[in-house]
Amino acid sequence: MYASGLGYEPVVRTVHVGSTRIINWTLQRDWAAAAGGAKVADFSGGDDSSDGCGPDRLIDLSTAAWSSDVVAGTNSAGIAPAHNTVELPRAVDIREVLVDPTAGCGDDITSSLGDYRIETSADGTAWTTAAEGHFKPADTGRQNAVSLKAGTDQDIRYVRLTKLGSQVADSGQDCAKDSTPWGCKFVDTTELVVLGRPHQG
Ligand SMILES: [Ca+2]
Repeated sequence: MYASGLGYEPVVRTVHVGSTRIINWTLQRDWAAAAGGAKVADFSGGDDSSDGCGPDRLIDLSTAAWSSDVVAGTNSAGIAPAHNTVELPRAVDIREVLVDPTAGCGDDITSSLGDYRIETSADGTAWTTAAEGHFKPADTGRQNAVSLKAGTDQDIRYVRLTKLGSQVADSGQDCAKDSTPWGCKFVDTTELVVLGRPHQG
């Protein structure tokens, strides 16, 4: 059985027909989903939309990834920041932000997102850093919950994910010696998910 909807994360469950069971079916509204009315308000780091890897892929509820160019930095760390500002369809009290850092766009796994920053804003002008960290190879292929700092998750209309490096070093690669790993050239992210409830007031 499959349940989905505009802006909701798909849920798949197996139902045994013939037995009498009540199934509590909870679909989680992803406020960052384009299908639910969110949109990319601003971005940097190059536009690979012509290859199907543009910034809109960050919020398309699919395994397609947003890809950016690796510019400057050392071994794909400390690169020129590539950001994606997502405008939510309304102000949200965020319960949880999830990130799937997995590479896509034909890039190998070393292009998965490593160092990152997440900022939030009520108005798109005043920003607060809500989380900073580093995704590892073990974090790929799944959505990872990111804890937001206190005071950065209420009445939020804009969420900005900034890519600061790939996972090329995590795989033991050195771009100075061998620039063939895709993570030396591109840094990708599959999905940004924002869970919560509409802000009241
Ligand atoms: Ca995606």
